[in-house]
Amino acid sequence: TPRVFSGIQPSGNLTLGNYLGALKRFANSQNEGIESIFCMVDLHAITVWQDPEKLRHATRELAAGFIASGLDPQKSILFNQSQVPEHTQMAWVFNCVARMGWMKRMTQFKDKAGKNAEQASLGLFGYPALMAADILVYHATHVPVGEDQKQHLELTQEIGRKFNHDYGVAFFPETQPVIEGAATRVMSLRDGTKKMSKSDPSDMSRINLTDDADTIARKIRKAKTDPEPLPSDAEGLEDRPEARNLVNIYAALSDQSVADVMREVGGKPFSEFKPMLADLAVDRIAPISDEMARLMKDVSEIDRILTDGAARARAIAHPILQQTYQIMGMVGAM
Ligand code: AQP
Repeated sequence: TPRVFSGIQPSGNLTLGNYLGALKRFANSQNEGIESIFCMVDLHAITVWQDPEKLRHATRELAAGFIASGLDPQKSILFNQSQVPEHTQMAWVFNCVARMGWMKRMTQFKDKAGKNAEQASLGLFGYPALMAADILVYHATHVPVGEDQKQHLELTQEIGRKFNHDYGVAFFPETQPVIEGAATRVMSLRDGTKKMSKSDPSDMSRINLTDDADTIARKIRKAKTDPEPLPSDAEGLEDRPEARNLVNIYAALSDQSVADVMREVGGKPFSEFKPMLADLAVDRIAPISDEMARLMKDVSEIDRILTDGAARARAIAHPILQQTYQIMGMVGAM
């Protein structure tokens, strides 16, 4: 049976990239009646130092972001990773299954650790094993994510397969990434070759889901572009990363294909296209940020949802972890 899992780090402001690459699509599976589990991955966030007060706030605000984007906490399971200990227990098992060489190939570690890998935390290096545990401790089959998570999902498959092979079982299912839509990789507004990211030092590089209408409009007006007007069709966007990014965002926000968008806006100068994009972005994001602000007024409601979600998540994860231990020969399991 299909089961969906996905997670987001409470490591700062939610961006338009998180929304279009992940959040916006999360409600789909829930509405199709597929069991769907969504997680604030606070244990991933602490692979780089987090201010405790900010982490607390970001976790609750992320929960509000999930709900404001259409997630129904009755239908789906919504919880905080640290409250379900089976994630870290399964991660230890996977630390012993995954190979150093596999982890060393992970481009996200190289990007995040930079030149100073010796100073990165051990947790940052082991991040993908915890991510595999997040998914496989639920026997999840589908993982809606942005393009940047593709390599981690392939590693998750490799870990599951190696476990099955090493113990001669067909225990962990094949897990598929679900990467779809016009904006699977939203780029920075300042540099069309860099991913839009919560942790980018420049706030002008991203649109936050908590930005007000004026801020959104200003960021789009100032977004880097080349001097040419938009090309007449999608092919013309190929060597123009900034133009392509803005068109992709427009397509994703308006639920159209890039080809349809180009029929509408092809040939227009940015002075005309940017205000259209700003209006659309404000129109789509304002209701989400209003709902997030409303939910954040009384965090006891969010905390109650997360406590309930953790209990429901544990009810699934606990028996799967115990079966894993039993397969491995640990005494006392079950
Ligand atoms: N720019 C993006 N375009 C499309 N999808 C994106 N996602 C993130 N950025 C983009 C998707 O959002 C989900 C959650 O990501 P995450 O918070 O777990 O970690 P991340 O990918 O590392 O996101 P950030 O914003 O870059 O955070 P920091 O800077 O803290 O590392 C994932 O599904 C991801 O694909």
